[in-house]
Amino acid sequence: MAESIVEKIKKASKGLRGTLKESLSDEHTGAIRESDQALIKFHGMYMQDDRDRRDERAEKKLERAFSYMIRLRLPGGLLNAQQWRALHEVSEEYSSPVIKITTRQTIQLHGILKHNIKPTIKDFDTVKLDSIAACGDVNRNVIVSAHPRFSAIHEQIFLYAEKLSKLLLPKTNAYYEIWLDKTKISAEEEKDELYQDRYFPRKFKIAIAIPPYNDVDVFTNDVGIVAIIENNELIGFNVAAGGGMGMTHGNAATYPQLATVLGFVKKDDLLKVVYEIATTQRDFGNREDRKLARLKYTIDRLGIDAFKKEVEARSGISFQPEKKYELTIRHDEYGWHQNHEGLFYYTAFVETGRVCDDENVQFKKAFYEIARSGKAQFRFTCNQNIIVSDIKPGDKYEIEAILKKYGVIKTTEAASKVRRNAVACVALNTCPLALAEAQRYLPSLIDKIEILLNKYRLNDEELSIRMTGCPNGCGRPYAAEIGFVGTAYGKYNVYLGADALGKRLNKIYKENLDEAEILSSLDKLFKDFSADKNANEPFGDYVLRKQIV
Ligand code: SRM
Ligand code: SF4
Repeated sequence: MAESIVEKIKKASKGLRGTLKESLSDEHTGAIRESDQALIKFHGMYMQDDRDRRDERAEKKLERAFSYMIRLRLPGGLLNAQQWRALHEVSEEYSSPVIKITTRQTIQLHGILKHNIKPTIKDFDTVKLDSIAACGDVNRNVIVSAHPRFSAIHEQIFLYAEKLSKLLLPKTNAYYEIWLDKTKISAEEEKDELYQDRYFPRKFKIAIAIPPYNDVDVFTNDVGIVAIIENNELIGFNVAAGGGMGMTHGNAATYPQLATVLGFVKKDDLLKVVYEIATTQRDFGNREDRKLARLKYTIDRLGIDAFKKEVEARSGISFQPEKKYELTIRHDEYGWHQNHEGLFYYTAFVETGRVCDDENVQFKKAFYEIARSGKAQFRFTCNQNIIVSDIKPGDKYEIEAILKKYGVIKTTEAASKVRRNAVACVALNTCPLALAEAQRYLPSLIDKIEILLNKYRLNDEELSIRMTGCPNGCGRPYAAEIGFVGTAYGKYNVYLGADALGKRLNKIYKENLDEAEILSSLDKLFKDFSADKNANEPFGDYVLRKQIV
């Protein structure tokens, strides 16, 4: 098989520059050239179109309503007050108004027209935000358990996200030249030892979990790192490799998988080991078939022992046996909490991560007012929520009053457990790969699921439900106790039986169900569960015990 087309585009791109400048200045179309559509991803952007308007535009013989999504690179998911202000203002001026919190602890803005990309990037740059490598065949946003400054160790671990992100950034200055009009420093292309001219064969994702929290779903990442803390000291990390969610309906060669633990490394060895995992994937990954190019397939092809040996040989570091740790919680802990320095933080429930204003809750107004006060920072969780954090005791009353005024506290407190734990990907109307709705539909499905849970007195279950509009798995549905994966408009495959903590994947239960079929299946399952469950038995475990999947 020959190298894939994307491989050719990368190599010919002159350090990810391609013809992006020419594409941008072409006023005849809202689109950019096809090869640039692949390259713009490495700059943290996607060309999309409004899928709700495709028919109407086609009838009028107009080109599709093209626009761009920009995703920020935000290791560890932290924005200061000034940065939130800038983000809010950009979202009012250049993009659709919704600020979308992603499942990887960062934010996306959608609907940016071609001529507004540069002003958007410039405004972000003034507050030291960028979107470099937020997408593309590179290391993506490094995520880390979101509990803010839970302890001094948390702060220490949080810095590793930043260090890993920096270590694995592409060296090209293309971003600065194209979007920020910086002059080219030299006619020569920058040397990039890690990425060379071919980058990785596919996206590459890293997560750091800080036990007992697994809010990052650590084992669903290419590299899953678990911080090992002994006697209140960070001694190092267990490192796992080869996790990933994506699969393709009808292609048995593709599958979701949890990462396998390679072993323990001392904290000073972490960067070297992760770097060499990345180079091994760079050199051994499949460059012909992008569907089989993620690290999980490379490891399965080489065998875990051979892969581990290769990483050890390259890094000169031997993995020690895995150290013990315990994961006990994956969902966010809502409401007020205080950190080790006495600063307060409030974890707000933002349904499907959509920060916007409606008649019930005005998230945007609330967070903007808080940002303008300069008295808090903003942290994102991988469950698509927001933590208003680092609030001095003397400022808590003022921040609380703002959260109350705009309905944030009421919304958070009123949401049922099942709703608060639910995750949905973007899907329609912007995602080109969506086969079905997800974020626009899940909230109304949860309304009906809540009725069923009430019926069987199961409202207190910390049930995890996740929905995606296609099998790519952006909402990590295969790690949910109940996963809905879109197959066609209004139809979903239903997966059951993952554990509640992200240590076991679910299995297919039924295919292509519409809403009525989903609800009648759940009605029966919940009825039996309420009658037969053991004390404290989570739904996912019950489903396996009863061999329902
Ligand atoms: Fe994703 C592609 C949205 C997290 C697996 N993902 C896409 C694209 C860019 C569609 C495209 O290629 O054109 C989606 C853009 C939709 C839109 O309109 O915004 C998209 N993915 C998202 C986000 C925004 C979902 C969300 O609602 O939060 C998440 C952004 C994360 C971030 O900030 O970086 C997002 N995507 C994930 C995750 C979850 C994770 O990383 O923890 C996964 C599963 C884990 C994994 O990577 O295996 C994920 N996205 C994919 C895949 C399948 C990859 C594969 O190995 O097969 C695709 C398709 C692809 O790459 O070809 C994809
Ligand atoms: Fe789009 Fe599919 Fe990802 Fe949902 S899971 S955002 S539909 S690619």
